[in-house]
Amino acid sequence: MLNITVPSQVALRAQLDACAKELGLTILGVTSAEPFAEGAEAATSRLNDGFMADLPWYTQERIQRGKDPGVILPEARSVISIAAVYPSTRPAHASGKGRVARYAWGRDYHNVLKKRLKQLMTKLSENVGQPITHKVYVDDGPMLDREVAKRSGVGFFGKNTMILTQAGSWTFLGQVITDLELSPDAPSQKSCGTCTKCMPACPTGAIIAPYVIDSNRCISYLTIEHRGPIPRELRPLIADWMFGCDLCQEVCPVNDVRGDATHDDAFTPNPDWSSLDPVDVLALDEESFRAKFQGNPIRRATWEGLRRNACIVLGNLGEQNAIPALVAALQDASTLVRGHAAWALGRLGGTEAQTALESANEAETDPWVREELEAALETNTEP
Ligand code: B12
Ligand code: SF4
Ligand code: SF4
Repeated sequence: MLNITVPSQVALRAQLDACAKELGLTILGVTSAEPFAEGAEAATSRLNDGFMADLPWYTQERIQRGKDPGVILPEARSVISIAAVYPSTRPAHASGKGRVARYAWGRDYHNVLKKRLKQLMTKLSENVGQPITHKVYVDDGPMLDREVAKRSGVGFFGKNTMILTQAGSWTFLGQVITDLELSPDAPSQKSCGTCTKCMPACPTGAIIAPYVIDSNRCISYLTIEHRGPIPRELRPLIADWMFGCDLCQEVCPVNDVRGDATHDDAFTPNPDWSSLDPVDVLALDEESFRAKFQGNPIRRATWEGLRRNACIVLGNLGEQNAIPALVAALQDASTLVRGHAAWALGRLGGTEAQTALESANEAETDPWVREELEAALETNTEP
């Protein structure tokens, strides 16, 4: 542990804030390294209730490890918590394109912020004149990010479960566990008050109660993390979301607090990522998928998952000129893509779709794809 006397704690905090500001980290708070008992309790209850869906890495062991900074870093005395703002004004969105959640419009936040937080600790250590033992996390470990942000005064819990900061909720969270003895900030006392706007705005009803998300129904989970077929009844509700979903934040009045000028430059939108043409996505081979999304969070959806999402978006956009791409996708090597292409063709309807569905049904050997083809043929013959 680094021994710092009380008056020098004030100076140390000033140095921390100054170094962070130089690196563009303007929303910063500090909390103690005491266990995050409430967050762990909430997370355990979501896990036990089945609301964390089938995220294989979200386990009880992970929650217990993330609960106690002292388990991760035995020398832990404080946790530094940051929120980095990403852009929120959607660039012009051409028709026929699929939407991408704002957090993925620019460079991957994991890499950008992890590097930045490491730089912060190097600078601070130079200022203090000795090494600082620390561990940096940016959504790449067991930390309960939102609980840390709440307890360190970085923001408050919104009913959509987002952390609402002074700059709203379009932010990434990160932490540094450290042996520095810093005086903690007071947790935010703010709340949503009587507002409940985000709850009816969620198209799938995933916000089942204030502060509780059922991930099984969340478009963000379904389009990014979920690896199998998307339940048929939820597909129309996904609308044109190709990757992630922002609806419960778009309606949040706390997000009206600022213009877009203050976002972190590292996250400036890249037009290749901020909206996606689903026909182009369907045509990507695995290598071009990797190359196109190198350094961007969209890679997380996987090549197969993103093409599944493209089929759903095409089914929902209802544009007949997508039929040839979907007909080709009926021959894809992936059963997941074939099944969702069948569903989309059923939604689009018409003779060309009907003929393609019938001939695919004759040749198909996979039982799940056959089920999708048959369901699509039924939809398609409806008047
Ligand atoms: C699993 C996960 C998901 C899952 C589940 C989300 C969820 N709400 O639980 C899915 C895939 C659905 C998801 C989606 C998204 N995610 Co996510 N996700 C995570 C992850 C890895 C863990 C979250 C978790 O532990 N959830 C379990 C629940 C219990 O915990 P919680 O959401 O943190 O909830 C806290 C509060 O609700 C509070 N609480 C619980 N009960 C109560 C009761 C009361 C009265 C009160 C006041 C509070 C309260 O305690 C909880 C624990 O701290 C974190 C990173 C991390 N390591 O923490 C990112 C993280 C939460 N995600 C993030 C983002 C950006 C998103 C999306 C916006 C992406 C998108 N646009 O598509 C969406 C938003 C959907 C939503 N409304 O939450 C950011 C959020 C930043 C912020 N400002 O809040 C995080 C923090 C990543 C990061 N480091 O930046 N995500
Ligand atoms: S991200 Fe979308 S689907 Fe998920 S809770 Fe928010 S509005 Fe609902
Ligand atoms: S929309 Fe209203 S209830 Fe939902 S998070 Fe924002 S302020 Fe809270």
